[in-house]
Amino acid sequence: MNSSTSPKTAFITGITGQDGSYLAELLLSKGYEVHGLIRRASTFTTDRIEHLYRDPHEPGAKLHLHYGELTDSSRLISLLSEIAPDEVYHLAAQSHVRVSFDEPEFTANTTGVGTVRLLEAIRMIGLDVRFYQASSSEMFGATPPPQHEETPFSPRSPYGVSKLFGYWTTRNYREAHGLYAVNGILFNHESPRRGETFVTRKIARAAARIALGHERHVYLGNLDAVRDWGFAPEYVEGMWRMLQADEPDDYVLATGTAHTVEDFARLCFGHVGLDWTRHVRFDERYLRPTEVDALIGDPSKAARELGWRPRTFVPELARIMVDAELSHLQGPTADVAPFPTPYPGRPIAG
Ligand code: NDP
Ligand code: GDR
Repeated sequence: MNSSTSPKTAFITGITGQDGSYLAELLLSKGYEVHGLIRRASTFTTDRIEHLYRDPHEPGAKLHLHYGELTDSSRLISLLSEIAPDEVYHLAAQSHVRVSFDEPEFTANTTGVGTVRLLEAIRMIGLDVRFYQASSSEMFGATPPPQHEETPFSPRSPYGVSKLFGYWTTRNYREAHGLYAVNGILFNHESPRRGETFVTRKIARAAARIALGHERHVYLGNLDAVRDWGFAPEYVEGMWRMLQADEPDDYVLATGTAHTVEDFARLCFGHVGLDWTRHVRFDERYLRPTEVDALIGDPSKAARELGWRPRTFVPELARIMVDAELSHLQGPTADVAPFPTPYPGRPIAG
């Protein structure tokens, strides 16, 4: 492992997303100065990192946010020159698989070509930096489980194809230009900060709302899909570990366990004393033109070489997510509760 102890500077794209918010928290807790790329929008998009933000005029502010876009190369070049980070975590993407079928060109331009824009900016400036690419188990697509670093790719969506472009681009910059660049091939990881349209959060939220009488039904698509769901705070710690290794390499992070969407619904509704079959309805609009039937990862390389191990598995994950929704709906701090900080005192992967 890299043993340097001097404070480092990190640049995170996608800092307003689920993973970016946990990663920013982790890096700040390690003494990093953190710079994040955010998109200009007509409303605030920084809810997930609000609790980390200090007025930059105050002394000691270590989190800095910068407007920018993955489609804007010149902005990426100027920002990276200005910040000169030690580590770049590239998490920004159009990350929704279903939406990628509606917006394939946009997904390719951001999720795919965005990676080469960032890497090319690093190469052009000549930055001595460590680069993390948020690769995905979706790249395995139709290849049956268990999937690991040597498993052939067979993507089934514009999102998966775009991520595969980012994966090979990252490897190419490592091999052709000698850049310290790694792919974290992460299987699904969830949390109370997960976007509301991903299936775990959608189910956890619905179970809590139905239990409290706010609504009666939730509409879902394919209940038979098998996924390997882990807990997001543990996975961002794995990202950090990848950039501390002596040599750059690619790693799968996963729990190695399998559950269906139906299992997840049963657990969430069961946690609030409800029978899921009474509240889950089918809507074909949530089906994908081509589905990924089963993703189950083999994280043994990350365990062996990085000492990374998952600690939270689906039954506990479902409870954590439903409880967060309940406390958001019931608690006095409704603005804070949906995005709780990681569980104090709880050891994350190690
Ligand atoms: P989210 O969807 O929660 O966050 C995506 C982030 O990317 C947001 O900050 C979003 O900004 C930003 N973003 C999107 N498009 C652009 C753009 N054109 N320019 C700049 N920023 C942009 O994703 P997650 O946190 O769940 O995932 C992080 C990364 O890891 C993604 O690349 C995802 O594809 C990948 N991944 C995720 C897995 C998971 O299970 N969560 C598994 C494997 C890979 P805004 O807030 O403005 O929308
Ligand atoms: P996924 O996550 O596509 O695996 O991509 P998502 O939660 O969207 O879907 C998981 C599975 O659930 C099925 N499903 C539904 N999905 C959604 N979103 N909404 C529904 O109503 C619904 N009903 C059933 C899906 O068909 C699918 O099989 C996530 C993203 O975070 C990617 O960015 C990441 O790369 C991969 O995980 C690993």
